[in-house]
Amino acid sequence: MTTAPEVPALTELLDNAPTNWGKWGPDDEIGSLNYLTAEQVITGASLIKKGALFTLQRLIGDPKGDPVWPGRSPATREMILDESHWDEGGDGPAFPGGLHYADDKINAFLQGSTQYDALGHVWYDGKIWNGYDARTTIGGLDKASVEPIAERGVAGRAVLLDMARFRGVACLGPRETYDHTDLEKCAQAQGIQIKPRDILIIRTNHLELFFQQGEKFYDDFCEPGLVYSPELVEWFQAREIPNLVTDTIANEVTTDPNNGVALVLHNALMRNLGVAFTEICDLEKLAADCADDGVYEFFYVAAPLKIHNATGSPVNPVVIK
Ligand code: UVW
Repeated sequence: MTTAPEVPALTELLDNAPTNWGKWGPDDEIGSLNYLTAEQVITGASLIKKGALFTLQRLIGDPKGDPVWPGRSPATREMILDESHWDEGGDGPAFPGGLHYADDKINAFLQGSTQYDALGHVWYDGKIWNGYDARTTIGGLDKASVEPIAERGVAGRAVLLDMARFRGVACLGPRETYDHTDLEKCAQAQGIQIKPRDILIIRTNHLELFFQQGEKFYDDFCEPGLVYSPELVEWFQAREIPNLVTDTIANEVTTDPNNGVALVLHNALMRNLGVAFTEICDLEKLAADCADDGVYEFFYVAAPLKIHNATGSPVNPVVIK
């Protein structure tokens, strides 16, 4: 995606935008996840009331297709060893006692399914999260990779903000936007408050259109989502939001309708404030349960895979109510 000449550069658009750089020291690599203290974990766990579990990962290798950011390809799984390898003349290894086993492998973009972005995943102006030099990304993220997030794990109180239901639609369409004031209104309609340090989970059900339309989904690709304003960024910073979780591929409106810039919030929230991004979640079962019991606040726990120097990692977040 190239920047058209009439579109402002991120350096210009986000000139003087707030950052949390240095707030947790010069070596920090987990950013706003620092807000998830032991107290937050205990507060979150205290919301477990009925012992219901919801896993938020989308199926990798879904026979109906895997939605991915344009330019990435869905994961492919290859069978390496199965019973056919022990057919006559086959190459199945011979083990004492006659053991047979199955093996397979996947070839996958680390950002190609439900995933945590590393804080160093995006940048502008030659600097990534906490002010590290963008050249530290060359050949692998030496700074702010997904590894420290994976090492730490994520747990705390989370709220579901069901924007599709709030707007009375099955799913939000391309280019639809909402901001922090809409999130507050949605929370109010659901009978909850967004509290400081809450993990925000926003449902759009937009990817339903991918499953309905197939490849046509990408023809005019502009996902719905949060839209940048200085006030929205201040809201995230003042509320100390640690983690933004959504069911879209990139967590925000793809191209900002106000200025034409792509993925502004990846930069204003992730690069500048250190907000962790969790993308491509499947929120449907959780949302149905919340609509049913009217409980939109719960315990959230997740840990991406520990992959050295990686820009992101698949994850299967778990909500417990
Ligand atoms: C990009 O940053 C391009 O995408 P995502 O954060 O969705 O992986």
